[in-house]
Amino acid sequence: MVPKVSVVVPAKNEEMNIGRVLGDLNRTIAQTPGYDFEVIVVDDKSSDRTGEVGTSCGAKVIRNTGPSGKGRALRVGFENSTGDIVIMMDADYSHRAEDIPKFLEAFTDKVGLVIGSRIFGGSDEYTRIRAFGNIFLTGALGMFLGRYLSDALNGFKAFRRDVFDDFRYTSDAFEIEIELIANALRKGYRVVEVSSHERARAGGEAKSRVVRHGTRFLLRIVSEWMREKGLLPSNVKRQGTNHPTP
Ligand SMILES: Nc1nc2c(ncn2[C@@H]2O[C@H](COP(=O)(O)OP(=O)(O)OP(=O)(O)O)[C@@H](O)[C@H]2O)c(=O)[nH]1
Ligand SMILES: [Mg+2]
Repeated sequence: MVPKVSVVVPAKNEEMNIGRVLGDLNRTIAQTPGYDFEVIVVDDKSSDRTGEVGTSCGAKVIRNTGPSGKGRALRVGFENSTGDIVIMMDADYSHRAEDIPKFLEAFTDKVGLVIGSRIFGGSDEYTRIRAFGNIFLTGALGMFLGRYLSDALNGFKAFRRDVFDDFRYTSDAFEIEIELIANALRKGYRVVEVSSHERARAGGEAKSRVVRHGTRFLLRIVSEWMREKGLLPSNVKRQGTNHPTP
């Protein structure tokens, strides 16, 4: 059976960028045989034409009717997706759709989560403070959760469906990056990285804030560690089969 891949794109007020993102995505999908793709845009009460542009580019547009936030939007998107593999990528044109085949090829035995690394791929968006924050938080994740990565926080990730389905997710904002890694490790999966270059956002406004979201990342790393140690309740929803073949 052909494996199904869902690409979930959270988008808030990204009308300037979403058309380019979906254009590149559609081209990549056409050039990637052997998979069945669906593209889902999660529009979060955008005040611009993000949803309309998404629909006109052939994506399934879902509205997040609950409170806003990248984590909440992604959770809605994942719930409405049906792929064996789920890919998340940003709507601001910073992630390269052309890298998707590389992500898919990385799903060898026991790999459950693949992260695009800006340390290997480079970034046009790294300021000193962002680079420091990312290196510090990625190091903290390694110390608390035992998996040393180069770039835990990048929002360009691909994972097996049960990394989402088997757990109760609670992240409202960007800290969902940490929650996904913690849950993939909990399933006993390997978490690997592929090199991926980050462009600067093409237009529109940034939603992330270094201090506010950096703090949330750190709190989430500590709370996932506490869960691991039994100091917080388990988030396991159901016991799935480990390591299904996509
Ligand atoms: N649906 C939805 N998407 C969001 C929300 N906040 C952020 N996003 C999306 O998440 C992605 C990443 O947000 P960005 O603002 O680009 O964050 P960043 O990459 O850290 O910062 P910049 O690239 O500098 O803007 C983009 O596709 C945003 O549209 C939200 O509340 N709802
Ligand atoms: Mg961005």
